[in-house]
Amino acid sequence: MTDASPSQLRLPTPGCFADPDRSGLTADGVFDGMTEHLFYTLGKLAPTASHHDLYVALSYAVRDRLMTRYLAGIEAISATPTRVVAYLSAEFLIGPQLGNNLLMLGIQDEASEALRRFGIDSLEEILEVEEEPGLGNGGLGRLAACYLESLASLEIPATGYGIRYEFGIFDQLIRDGWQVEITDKWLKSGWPWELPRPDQACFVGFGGRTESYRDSEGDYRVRWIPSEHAIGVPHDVPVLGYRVNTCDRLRLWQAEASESFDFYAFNIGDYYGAVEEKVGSETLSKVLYPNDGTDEGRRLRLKQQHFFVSCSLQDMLRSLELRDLPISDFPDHWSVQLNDTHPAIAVAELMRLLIDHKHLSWDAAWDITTRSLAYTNHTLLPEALEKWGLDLFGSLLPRHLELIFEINRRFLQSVRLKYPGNDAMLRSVSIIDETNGKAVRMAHLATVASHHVNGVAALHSELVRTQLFPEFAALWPEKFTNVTNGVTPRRWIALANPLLRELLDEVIGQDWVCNLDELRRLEAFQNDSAFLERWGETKLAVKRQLAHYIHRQSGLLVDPSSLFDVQVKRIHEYKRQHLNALQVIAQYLRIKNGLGDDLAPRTVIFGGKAAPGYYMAKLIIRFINGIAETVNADPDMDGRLRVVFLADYNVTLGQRVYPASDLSEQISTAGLEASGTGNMKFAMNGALTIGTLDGANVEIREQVGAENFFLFGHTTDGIEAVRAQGYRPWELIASIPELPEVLQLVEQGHFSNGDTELFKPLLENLTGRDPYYVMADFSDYMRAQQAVSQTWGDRTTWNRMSLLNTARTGFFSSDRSIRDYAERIWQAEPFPVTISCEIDEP
Ligand code: NBG
Repeated sequence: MTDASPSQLRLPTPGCFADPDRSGLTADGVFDGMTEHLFYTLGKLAPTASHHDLYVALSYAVRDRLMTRYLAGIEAISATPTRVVAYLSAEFLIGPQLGNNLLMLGIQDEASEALRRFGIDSLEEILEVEEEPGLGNGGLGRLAACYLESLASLEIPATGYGIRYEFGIFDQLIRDGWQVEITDKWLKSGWPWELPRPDQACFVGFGGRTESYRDSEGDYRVRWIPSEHAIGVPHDVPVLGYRVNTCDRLRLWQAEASESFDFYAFNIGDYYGAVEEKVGSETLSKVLYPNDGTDEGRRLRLKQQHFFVSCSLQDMLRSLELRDLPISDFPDHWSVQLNDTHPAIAVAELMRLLIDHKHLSWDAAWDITTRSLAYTNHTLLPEALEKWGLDLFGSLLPRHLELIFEINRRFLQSVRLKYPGNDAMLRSVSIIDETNGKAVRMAHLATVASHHVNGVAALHSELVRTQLFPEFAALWPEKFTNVTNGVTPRRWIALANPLLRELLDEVIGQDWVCNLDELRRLEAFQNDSAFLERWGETKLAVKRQLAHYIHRQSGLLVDPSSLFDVQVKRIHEYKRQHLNALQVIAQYLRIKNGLGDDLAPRTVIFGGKAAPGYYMAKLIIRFINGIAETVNADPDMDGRLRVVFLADYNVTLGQRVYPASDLSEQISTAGLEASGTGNMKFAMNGALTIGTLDGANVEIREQVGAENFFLFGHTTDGIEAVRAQGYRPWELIASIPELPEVLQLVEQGHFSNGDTELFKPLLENLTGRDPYYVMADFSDYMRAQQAVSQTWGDRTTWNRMSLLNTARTGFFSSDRSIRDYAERIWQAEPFPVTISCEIDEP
């Protein structure tokens, strides 16, 4: 027992936040931190520590070092209020944390040294233990994660608000060529990166009814009496910027049962009812909907959306109250970005909180709401535009529905004034869809209430303006804008591709990490044949690592010197993995027929998950695996063609794949891929793109130069023209070289052990309606693939093109996207945090 008074204890000086023991960035400091956490936090002695224990101990030691920065930032913002970006997103696909945080702090070597003292030879061994939180489906969730990282790296105060799903995106197994889904138990061994904050929990209501009353001043008011409640408990994940003190926050809400409600039911003797309530509300944050871009229209999904949005808005309002700031200042303190329509209920919820709880007038509330919210659209696919039937919506959120009706009434009134007598106009812009059964159109709700609406690539934003929302664009031309997506070069080059990073650091210095335009300096080497050779060797070394991984996973040997031709992304018909698969069959046939001498030896790599209920996507996976089985077993293909389906594609696997790719397949039907972000990761890492004029491919091609990009396929207008003429693929096929033989082989069961039924639905789809114009683009795709093979044969040219791809992708840094949002949409400024005391530097 010590009787030292608190003042005698060794504490950081006030305002300093740096306990030198827990903030130091030296190898000694990290080692001491690990030792302490092993002993006190995990209750383990070093000799008995498993790899997982060491991972957890190191993670805690690193987290301690983030806390210094995290708390200093919170302190600084409460002292000097500034505008904070609130990024509302149902998904944050943040990927593994440990390696990234070491990179951000600049202590990868120090951590390796500390681990050596525990007898671990490579940091990689420990990093591999980490299970990534799969809190997203694909590009949209990963984008949110890149954006949070860039916000922190640019020192802009921000909070990402989302859901702490107990089960994230399912793990994918491949059994007999089919996808099998396994629940993702990412929390099963605990997760060291989060800080639960039960003291900051929020209540959220559902169901019930509304009633009006007069308040003590005699004013008319409405109150909502929900029939059900849930509690949202925030779990905070620190998001450190690159080599800065800014540590932003990802605040994920976990649903728990409302205790008061439990006790009420319990007290009246309804024990089972009380338990049901508990089970019901905890189910809220149980699982992520595994649909990528399709609207399931399910009650639980709407509940999840309202749950995390309501908690987040209450949290923002509370932050003003805590600092005694007037509610009318809300837009000066929070800039709220809606990541797609998933959080669009924020429009009605903010109005409700301001009117019913804060007792603001309609006009004052509307002014605050519309000055605070902005909306990003991420898709044009009609099946992805969220709509909620009025019955479902009204039963779950009766007060919100009333408010939406009033928002719509006022909005339509203003439209009527502008376009007298134009009923068609009213019908098409109304927030309530009356075409078949009444429904709330979430994209319209978000558009009406947002100060800006943006698409995610130049072409996409143009299509949002001209095809999706032409009437809104006519009403408010200045509201619509573009912010082309970007990805963080920290994770996607510096962390994922250490060999490339070393090379870059050596020849152009280290500034590229924070200023990706610096990559341009590589252009100086485009005619330096010795350097180009080195460039190619670096790529080869990375490909060896992937080959090794493939061998470990599947037993398949692939040749690292073959062309690594890669398509990794969610499996979806519009992304056209089946077009790629048909091309592989065509190559196979050529080789079989002795016509393949001019083909580059290839390893064609696929990876991606299909939504569990999406039959055709799952059949495409089966198809690819069928082709792989036949091709890889055929001795004629040795040294010429290999097909690989990588199971369980996720961020961790992406970090292995992008750096090791030569060719990036970006082959969606023009007009359907809003942006794509994998395309950027590939190009940055020196892969050449074969692609259509779709999404951000258009801008990638502009940046890297048309001569360094393999373009093919119909344009958006071209597809439209084909459609308008009455597209009949079955009439085309006979005249397309190679295609009839390719389809016949599939039909005869060549890739399904003679089973002629298995792929019938796929063939019927392609030769029948072919909704994604696979047949229409096949021959031009084959031509472009031929050009790929030819270029591969001239390795100097290939390496130069690869170098120029990396050199010219500075534009696709998420730092550029975030600066653009910050300046034009959020009016948010950097707010550097200083730590006013010494920290041991590495
Ligand atoms: C996806 C698009 C991608 C885009 C990401 C990020 C949805 C709804 N949309 O093309 O399909 O890159 O969003 O903007 O997931």
